[in-house]
Amino acid sequence: MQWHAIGAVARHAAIVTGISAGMLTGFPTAADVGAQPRRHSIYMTAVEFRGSTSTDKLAPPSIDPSKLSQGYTYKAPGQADPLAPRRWEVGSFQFSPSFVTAYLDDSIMLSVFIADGDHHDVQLTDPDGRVVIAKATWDRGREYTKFFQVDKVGDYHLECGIHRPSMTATIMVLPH
Ligand SMILES: [Cu+2]
Repeated sequence: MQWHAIGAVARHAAIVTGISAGMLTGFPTAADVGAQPRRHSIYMTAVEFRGSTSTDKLAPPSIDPSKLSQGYTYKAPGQADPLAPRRWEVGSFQFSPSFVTAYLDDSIMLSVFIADGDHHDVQLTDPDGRVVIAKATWDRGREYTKFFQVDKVGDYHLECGIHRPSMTATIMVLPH
């Protein structure tokens, strides 16, 4: 949180000293942002979106969604709620937000809170597939905070090995 404040002050200082095109428009340009190495805090939460209904309203899916992705869950009629045997439930594990942008050379603080699912095997790779955050098991109820610099333009992929391929997030790094 403090990082945002420092970055904002630095950008504001760049504008008022009149050294950038941003002065003309009143808005910081990509050049202003590139003038200082930015510190960028990203907060994500691992969640399971869930939906349920009952067979008297809608027939259950003919294909078990958990066969489509390990990140989808399915509780068939009878499994979802013993007291309501017509009830069925589906879910999808996600990182939220699952898409964020950053600028080249940003210093990133990525903080992920695990709200749903007991375990996730999480790894971050850069646009060339190199490991930035080594695969580790992240458990429910904990917050995991990692620091790294993005030194390549392109997509950094955060992926959960247990709930692949659908439980993923992208940090898209833009050039200045
Ligand atoms: Cu997962």
